[in-house]
Amino acid sequence: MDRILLVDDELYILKALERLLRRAGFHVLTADSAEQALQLLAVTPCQVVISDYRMPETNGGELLNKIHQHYPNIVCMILSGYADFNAVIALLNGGIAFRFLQKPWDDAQLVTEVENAFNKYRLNRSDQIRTQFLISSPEPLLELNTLGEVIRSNFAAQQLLQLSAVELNGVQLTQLFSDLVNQTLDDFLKHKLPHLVASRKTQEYEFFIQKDDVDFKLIRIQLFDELPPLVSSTVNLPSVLNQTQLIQEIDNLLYAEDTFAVVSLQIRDFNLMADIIGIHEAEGLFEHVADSLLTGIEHYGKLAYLANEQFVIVFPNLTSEPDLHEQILRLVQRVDGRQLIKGKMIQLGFTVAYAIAPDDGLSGKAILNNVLLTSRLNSKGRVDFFMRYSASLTANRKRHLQLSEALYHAIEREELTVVFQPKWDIATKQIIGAEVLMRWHSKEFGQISPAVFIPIAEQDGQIIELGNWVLKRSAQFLALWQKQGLNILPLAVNMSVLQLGKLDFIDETLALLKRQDITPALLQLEITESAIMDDLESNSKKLTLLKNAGFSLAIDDFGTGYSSLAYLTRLPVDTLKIDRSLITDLDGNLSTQTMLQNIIRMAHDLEQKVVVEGVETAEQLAILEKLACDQAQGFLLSKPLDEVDYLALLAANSKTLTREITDEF
Ligand code: G
Ligand code: G
Ligand code: MN
Repeated sequence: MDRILLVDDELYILKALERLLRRAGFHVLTADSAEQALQLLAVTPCQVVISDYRMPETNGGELLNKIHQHYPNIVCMILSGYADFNAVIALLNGGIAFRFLQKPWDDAQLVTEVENAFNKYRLNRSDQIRTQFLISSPEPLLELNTLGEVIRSNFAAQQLLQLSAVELNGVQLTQLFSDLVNQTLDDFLKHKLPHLVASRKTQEYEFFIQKDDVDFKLIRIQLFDELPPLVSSTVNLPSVLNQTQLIQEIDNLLYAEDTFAVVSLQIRDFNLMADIIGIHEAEGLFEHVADSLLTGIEHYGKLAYLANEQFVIVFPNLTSEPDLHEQILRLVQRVDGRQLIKGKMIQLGFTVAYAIAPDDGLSGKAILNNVLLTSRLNSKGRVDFFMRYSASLTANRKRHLQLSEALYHAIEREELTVVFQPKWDIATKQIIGAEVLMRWHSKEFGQISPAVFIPIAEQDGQIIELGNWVLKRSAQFLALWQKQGLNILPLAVNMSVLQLGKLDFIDETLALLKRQDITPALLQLEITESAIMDDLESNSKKLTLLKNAGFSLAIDDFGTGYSSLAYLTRLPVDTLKIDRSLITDLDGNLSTQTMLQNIIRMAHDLEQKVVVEGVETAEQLAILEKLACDQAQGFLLSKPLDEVDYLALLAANSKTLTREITDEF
């Protein structure tokens, strides 16, 4: 939401400006002092601030310096009499104020300047997002301007291309990739092509647009997936093409601008079959299959045989996809019936994958590669499912990109909320805190599950901002409850290791808590087991720092990744959270119970508490109690709740508890 904050000690100026900017379509907040402005900013995100210079107590210059320090993204402007110009020059030169606006102002001009300020904010933001992407993504990325020149690159890209940052900077992509021409690059940057293939020093690379801003693009590079090595074909029929001839054939059709299909039929379970009927007979089967396919296509298309029991057929003059399906079905039915070989009955089956040119690839090699890739993906699928290349693969990729883009704006669009899932002490049946879980309702895509968006945010880097937002929200709630005089219980917040990676993470988090007057002990940080194990050495150092700073730590999703308990002794954690997958068969499976008992004993020896999550039945809870497990979380006790319901539950729980205790006396 485009929000602007106006700060002036003269109320009639505030009123006049507010009216003007409201009419121009902005959401306007007003403050009559620097102190009030800072209070407002702490709770309401704004993108632009206009402040008077001369104000009693804190003046406009001091205010903007503070805003710049705490909210570096906000674009600030000074509105004052010309007499103050000299005083604010330092602010302008230091990049702290974006513009000096003169009193009295011209309405139209002021509105234009405000629009400029919002544009400036957006440019800064998209630049910041690209920077974050470049820093945190493990994928090789290049930042290009609209001319296709490299502006920045990340380490992975430098390694992949074996060029240094200096060697890459300023170079146009066509200079780096010998076979790339300006027109193709331009089409790609304008989204007319879904991806780009180009070579450099005998190596082929594939490019995708990862982030598309007006003036800059982030491009992801990967090595072009190599074709499997060419094994000499055992099929010796002159009209069957080999791999090289097949690629040539596809290239010819592409050149003729035909619409055509490339279909792969791979014999399933060939090795098993060869074991049964003998390798010689199994290979002989190829000739039989090739023969049937050749008759089937009746010189209408072309047949090729590749290594790995794989046949590829090119169908020219494609009319429609349903029509293609009919043709494939007809062919497959000709050959996949039962065969009696050496007295053994076998049933042939094929994995079918296809691509349609020119949509699904730019060159013969690319199209064939896409078909083979799809065939690999479909090899575990059903025999009667014909899988097309781009339909499934690129749809996923596109969805990922769309969600990723929307995630970058989730915070400023105020689409995020948190819910609280209570944790219970099993012995006393008392609520001892809650886990904070993020919820995202995207205006574009509706409710998206964290199971979907968290992995995207981890991959593309937004998790750092999202995670910090959750921390801040949690601290705000704790502060609010403290102010309301409630008996506050600790909150557990999920953390990504990427957040840990930021050097100033601990200081920033401590500062955040201090501003709200909250002790770190009220926040437990949950970090997943698998993430810790990715780099045990360095992560355990970071955890120790956090621990020393006073945070309580938990290992999340325990039991899903690493099997050895030994490393537990090396981590400074207070709590183990057992993943719900470990307890699904708890009632009825004794070995699960024994395993859990061992984990709990070990944890208790190390003075760690054990929480089990995903507790859904009373039976599970009873067993956990017997095993001396400390805490439980799950649908049986409560699903995740919003603030109101969580506080109501806390109040009810403390009442029943008081009643139980008083009943005993
Ligand atoms: O809340 P459930 O609702 O569906 O969450 C699914 C997954 O998303 C869980 O593994 C949970 O740990 C994770 N998750 C939820 N909120 C956050 C968060 O704020 N930060 C991180 N890193 N993960 C979260
Ligand atoms: O991985 P993480 O532990 O942080 O995730 C908690 C996740 O588990 C959230 O998605 C939450 O909604 C979900 N969850 C919480 N309690 C239960 C439960 O009893 N059963 C199931 N199936 N999921 C649960
Ligand atoms: Mn968790």
